[in-house]
Amino acid sequence: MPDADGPMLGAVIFDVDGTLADTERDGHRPAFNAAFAQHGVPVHWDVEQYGALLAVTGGRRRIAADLRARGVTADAEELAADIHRTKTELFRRHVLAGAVEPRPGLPETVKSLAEDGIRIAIATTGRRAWVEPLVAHLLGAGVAETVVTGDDVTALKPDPQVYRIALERLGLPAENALAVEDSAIGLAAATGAGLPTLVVHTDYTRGQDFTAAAAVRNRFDGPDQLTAASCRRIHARWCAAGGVTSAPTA
Ligand code: XBP
Ligand code: MG
Repeated sequence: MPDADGPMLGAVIFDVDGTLADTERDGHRPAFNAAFAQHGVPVHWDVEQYGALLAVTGGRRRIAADLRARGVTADAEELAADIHRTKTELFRRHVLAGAVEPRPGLPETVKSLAEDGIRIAIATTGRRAWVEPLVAHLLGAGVAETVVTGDDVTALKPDPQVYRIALERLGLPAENALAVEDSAIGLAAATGAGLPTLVVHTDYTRGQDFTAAAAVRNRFDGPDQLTAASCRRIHARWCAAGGVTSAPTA
């Protein structure tokens, strides 16, 4: 969809965990710990341990990896699946209780995109049972045109599949969209699908390698509030550079 000045920005595809909301440390982590306790499994992930475990995407895979590292071999996969079902239900309740706040400035970004006619989509590793109510709560019902979750893919991030499906559902080539991610794993997934990617990192992901990003910042809000205009600038600069990524601070 090229125009006189290069490809247009038609859609922004947001990651969820860490990007729409800072969910990992005080949202998912306590839900995993409560699920371990409910299943009588003597595991408690502290803040630092959980940060390291984020290298394994997908809650079920994360639990299984940790159980195996602790010497559980025979039934690690089955036990992980059981514990993760409980965790998913606990986190869903947390979401439905309205307990998850958007990252500061995110609602203003979303409003600005919508007012500018830029379509909004979601590409996440998380499970649909909690993702759908959370996205509706944070963005407003129906604001995200398509929501692609960990239930929709055969390979989780850093595999690009979730972003490819989002682009397919939007009917857009990668050059007409911008991904917003918080982590190096998410960045790899988005760039693997050919998407220019803005990284808005968190305390957990600060310091990761974001050299493949179109731009990097640490917040949505503040004097440099992220708007539709700033997304268009980041996208246009990336396109003008021929998709060359240099991670300038936006
Ligand atoms: C998020 C994840 C998920 C969440 C937990 O990664 O890896 O596993 O931590 O959610 P991203 P589930 O932000 O890159 O999508 O327990 O539903 O997997
Ligand atoms: Mg994330």
